[in-house]
Amino acid sequence: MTSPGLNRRTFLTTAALGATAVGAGQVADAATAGAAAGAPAILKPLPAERLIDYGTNAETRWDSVDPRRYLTPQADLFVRNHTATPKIDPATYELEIFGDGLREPAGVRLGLEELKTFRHVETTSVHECTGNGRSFFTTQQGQEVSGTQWTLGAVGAIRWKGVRLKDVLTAVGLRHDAVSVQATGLDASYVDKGVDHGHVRRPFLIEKALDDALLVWGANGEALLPDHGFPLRLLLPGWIGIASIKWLGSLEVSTSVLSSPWDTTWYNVDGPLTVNPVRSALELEWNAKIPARDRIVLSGRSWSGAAPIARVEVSTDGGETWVRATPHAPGRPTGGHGLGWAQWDFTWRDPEPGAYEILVRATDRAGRTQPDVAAHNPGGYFFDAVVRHPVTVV
Ligand SMILES: Nc1nc2c(c(=O)[nH]1)N[C@H]1C(S)=C(S)[C@@H](COP(=O)(O)O)O[C@H]1N2
Ligand SMILES: [Mo]
Repeated sequence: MTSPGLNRRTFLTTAALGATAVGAGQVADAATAGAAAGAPAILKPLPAERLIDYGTNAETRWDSVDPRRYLTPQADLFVRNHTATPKIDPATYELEIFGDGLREPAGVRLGLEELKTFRHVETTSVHECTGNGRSFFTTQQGQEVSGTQWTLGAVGAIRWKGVRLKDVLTAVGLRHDAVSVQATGLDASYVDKGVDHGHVRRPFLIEKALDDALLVWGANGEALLPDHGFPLRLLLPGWIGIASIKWLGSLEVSTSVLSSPWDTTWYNVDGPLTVNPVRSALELEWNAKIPARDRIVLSGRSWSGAAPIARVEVSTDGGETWVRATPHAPGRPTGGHGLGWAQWDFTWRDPEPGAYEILVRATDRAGRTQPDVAAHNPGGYFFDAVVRHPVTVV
């Protein structure tokens, strides 16, 4: 186990400073300024040809996705904000780690420079909101759901850069009976229907913390954009978007199981939601008009939070017959990235002019296949059914 840079003396000093300077559970309020009245909730530009603007949220338009590009540029990545993007000064930023799951419960505060002394790691993973595809509960299944009416664009693939949470927690001094970690954001408190729920926060079990959880400052070779968590966000690969807390202010490590409304009231269907399901999208306009040709090549992507994609099938006759799509990297359907997405294309031969629905159904290596109907829940989470994409051949 290595903890470069933070030698024992540095750590003891940091720990001692932390113990005297801060009380457990204090989340800096500096960032709440970002939510000032009148300030935009999203800071990056939202060009209408690439993003659909929902106010505090925005989704990527699939018909603007470049089939030659594996990663989603941060500029085009969906944004999901409970409040508004805060402006945080990286020079004074600190992550607080505290709780009775640490050998020194008062904990430490680590600046970016200290965090960057740990071994750097990079990983590519699909980043997706739990509610992605939510609008199809209504338009395809006739069911009522509440929340942002995403189509399929609340998703992207990012190459993240950061350090392992495991390395940091080990260096800070983790107790063997620690079971739970709660991550809290520095954005303003979330007020819904007159109720103040406090800062956006969500707990996860120590197993995930010690497995592949990262503290990330980089995306696709750049610094995180403010809207995506600058200067530091948590990343729980393969898990639902809310698990990856942006503008990470604190981590509470506990010997008891922690909870928050973000894992009890929301993002919960018979238990806290964690691993994302299997989904697919075509890189094609909704209601696209395609000139009749003997060969029409359609492209798209499929992804899963659990495992690489094993197989993608396409139907142009409403699900009667299915044809295998061709992966872009044969034999390596995900393009070599563990929890990235699979790019594929499909050649549609000699369609007659007329109205069609294109159905795409993916299966992951964990054996999960997209169903015909998604399991309804009032929050509209996990719409994983095969989407019926309307096109007209003219
Ligand atoms: N602090 C904080 N973290 C957050 C959120 C938030 O509102 N505040 N939204 C969550 C949700 S619901 C999702 S889907 C992802 C969205 O990340 P992105 O905006 O970088 O795409 O961030 C998660 N982390
Ligand atoms: Mo989300």
